[in-house]
Amino acid sequence: MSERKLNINWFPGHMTKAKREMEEKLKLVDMVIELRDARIPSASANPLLADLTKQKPRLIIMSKADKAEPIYSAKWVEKLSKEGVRVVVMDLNHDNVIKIVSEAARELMKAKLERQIRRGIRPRPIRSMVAGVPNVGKSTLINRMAKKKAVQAADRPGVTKALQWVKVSKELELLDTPGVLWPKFDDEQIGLRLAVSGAIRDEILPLEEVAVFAMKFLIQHKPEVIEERYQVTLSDDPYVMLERIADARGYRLKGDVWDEKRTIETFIRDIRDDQLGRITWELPDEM
Ligand SMILES: Nc1nc2c(ncn2[C@@H]2O[C@H](COP(=O)(O)OP(=O)(O)OP(=O)(O)O)[C@@H](O)[C@H]2O)c(=O)[nH]1
Ligand SMILES: [Mg+2]
Repeated sequence: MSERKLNINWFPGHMTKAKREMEEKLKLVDMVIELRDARIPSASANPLLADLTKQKPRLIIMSKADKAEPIYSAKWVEKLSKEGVRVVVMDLNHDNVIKIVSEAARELMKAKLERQIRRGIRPRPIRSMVAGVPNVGKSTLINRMAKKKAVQAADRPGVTKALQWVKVSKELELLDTPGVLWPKFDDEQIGLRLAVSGAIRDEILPLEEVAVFAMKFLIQHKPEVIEERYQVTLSDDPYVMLERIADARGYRLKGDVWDEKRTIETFIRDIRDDQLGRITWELPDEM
């Protein structure tokens, strides 16, 4: 296999536009709901958003809890919780999203709402921007809150293309936003983690790099899941492991060379479909 440098420089036009529009709309919002992927709570934190939303009360929702390891998720919640920032971790498709988010929003806005009531102002609905990296579940959250398909959601990055307000209740209005990345990853590992999670379009990814990164991590942290899933003996070398998977599966090309492309695609699909179980790719103690 060739050694390629990961060079994802993905900041397409619609993201530049989205960022500008989010900046403009920020004046109109009371608070920000920032979604992060519970499997990569640090890599899925967008530095652009942090800058943009510094002045607003913030709720961090770690989504896809069902794909992450609960012990690590609990530690991450503890780690990320700071004054003025509430952190919750959820399976957005199954948990009681309405109750958890409404309560958290009410609590974050409590002081302001009480001030309004004291002054005899009838509180208007809380307006919150929902922001985060692509494919993290922003639109899914809004649809759950609205109890209907108010906005488009699907399992690929870049589904939401424009900002859209949704009134989810008498008390709460949510602004759906397109997932945004940032022009350059300082740390190659951040890009690779985002890639594994599905935040970056596979078409522009060096999938081989992504697979090698994931295999290295699993050899180090969860070798048993590889053994079990593919019925292979372990090696320290990620390339050797991939070749063993190809062997075990009979993924061969003409001339008896192993089929790298098919093996890598299978491996990455298995990770994304939870065939290797719950995996947290960033361990709170190591960050
Ligand atoms: N397993 C699991 N899947 C989730 C969860 N939240 C969202 N998803 C899935 O993730 C995929 C992406 O969801 P979207 O709501 O479209 O994500 P988004 O953040 O709006 O994505 P963009 O608009 O592309 O930035 C969908 O297939 C959702 O069903 C979750 O908590 N657990
Ligand atoms: Mg969306």
